[in-house]
Amino acid sequence: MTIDTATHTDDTTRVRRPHGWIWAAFAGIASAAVLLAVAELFAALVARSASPVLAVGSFIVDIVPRPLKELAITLFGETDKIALLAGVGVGAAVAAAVAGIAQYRFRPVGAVLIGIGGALATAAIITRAGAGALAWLPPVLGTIAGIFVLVFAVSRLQRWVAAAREHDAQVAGANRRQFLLFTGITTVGAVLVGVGSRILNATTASVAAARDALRLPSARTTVTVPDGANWEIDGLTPIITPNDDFYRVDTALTVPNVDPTTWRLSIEGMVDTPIELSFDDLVGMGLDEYGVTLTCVSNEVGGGLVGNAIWTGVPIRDVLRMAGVQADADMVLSESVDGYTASTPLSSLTDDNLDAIFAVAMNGEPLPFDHGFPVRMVVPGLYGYVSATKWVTKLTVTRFDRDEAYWTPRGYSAEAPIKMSSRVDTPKIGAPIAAGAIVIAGMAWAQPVGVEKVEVSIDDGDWQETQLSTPINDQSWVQWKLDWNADPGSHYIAVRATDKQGNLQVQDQAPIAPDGSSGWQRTLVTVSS
Ligand SMILES: Nc1nc2c(c(=O)[nH]1)N[C@H]1C(S)=C(S)[C@@H](COP(=O)(O)O)O[C@H]1N2
Ligand SMILES: [Mo]
Repeated sequence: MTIDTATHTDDTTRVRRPHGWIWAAFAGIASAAVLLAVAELFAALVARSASPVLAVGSFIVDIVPRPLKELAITLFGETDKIALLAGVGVGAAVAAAVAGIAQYRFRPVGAVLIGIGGALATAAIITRAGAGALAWLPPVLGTIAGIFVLVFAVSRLQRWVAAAREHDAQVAGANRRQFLLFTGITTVGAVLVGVGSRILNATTASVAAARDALRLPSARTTVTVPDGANWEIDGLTPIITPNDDFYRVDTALTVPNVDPTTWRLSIEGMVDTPIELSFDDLVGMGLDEYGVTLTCVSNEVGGGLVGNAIWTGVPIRDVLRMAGVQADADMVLSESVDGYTASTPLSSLTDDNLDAIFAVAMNGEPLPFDHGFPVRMVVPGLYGYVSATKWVTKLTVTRFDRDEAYWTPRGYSAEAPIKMSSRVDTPKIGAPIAAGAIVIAGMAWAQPVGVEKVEVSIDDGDWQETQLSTPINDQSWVQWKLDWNADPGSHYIAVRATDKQGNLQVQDQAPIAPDGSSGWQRTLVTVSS
């Protein structure tokens, strides 16, 4: 954008008229920038969750229909959240430009539009779960500041334009300078204050320190990864997924900051005595380790939204027992600090032979922030969306016919056991393979009963049984491998698993909605001569 659209032409009295609407659009954007910056600043000071951009973004996350959400994930992958926020930013800038032009042409319509925008942002903020009593303050102060900037800037602009029209170089010049200085300084100031406050607001400084300082009691029982559980084969996934490589799926635009010292877990609903536990209460019940493979319902056949970790935690059944579950309950609605909910069959949480836990550590360290610090649920055999609530803070014991979870009205089943699956990790489709002896290898899982065998068929030939790595337990995936003498040319590799109850992996293909994908993976590989 060129700043110099209006110039005094040397000695003559002609004064060039500015493109009023372009500068009005700029004033609108400046006013929105001020609105957001002031809101972010006060959010950082008094109400951390009261960020307009994030609240509006989260609101959009909650209302977009499932196909659109899937498209966004396909297009942007793990950067879908950044793409969404960028979209909100561009949308807000366009709306603000329109408000600026409206103020210029039809005063005070622009100010009213900014006011409506501010009111919508305030509504998005105060209706979010976890909004504090002061959550309305930042967006309201921001809106007032934004309206002030718009009204002031556009009035200078109008005087500038009017004076230019009358060839009054002096008045035009004075108002031009005032307009440019005011909008320029407020915009730069807003960007600095807004970005600074957002960074301050997002940094987990205090909670990060709390996590670093956390000393968990050592686990009474540990999980040992047996010899032969993990083959190191090029391209094959390790049996324990390092925390940094563990897939992340959630609806949270920013990772919730939960301080373990103020964290509480309440057990409510159809219980004899509602209870509330602190973090110390929970870990004081005694910690044990559990090896569990977690899977996302959105994992396509052959996909990577699955990982295996050693979790340290406390059985959920022990906590439920303290509260006393009533006989006609059949579901537990778990809730995260950010309002996300999951519906888990009560029986999956109370089963003595299935260790559903409140996890506080992952692979020997306190839960990473994006995996639910300080406490999350891990339930063997159920997809994450119906069981693995991160940043969990409340369980409501209830019934499936009374309550529903976040994803239920959005096209996913209320109950969703993980479907048995197997996948080829190596060779990869498209990777160059030289003819001769190679190893075909991959992963397979069949929670909660365990994998009995994995078979591979090459070019639709006979199913050949592969070798399995030593399982950690039935809740964890296994590796499989098969030696293959590869001939030059194109080949299909198909894989299927069988569980310890003799069930064969489902061959029929199903999409991820409503309750998880199925089908045998069949990949095409090309072997060079
Ligand atoms: N609070 C919260 N917990 C959540 C979710 C969420 O959106 N919010 N997503 C669930 C889903 S869909 C999955 S697959 C798992 C993923 O856990 P991870 O990110 O630690 O791999 O978390 C579950 N827990
Ligand atoms: Mo998921």
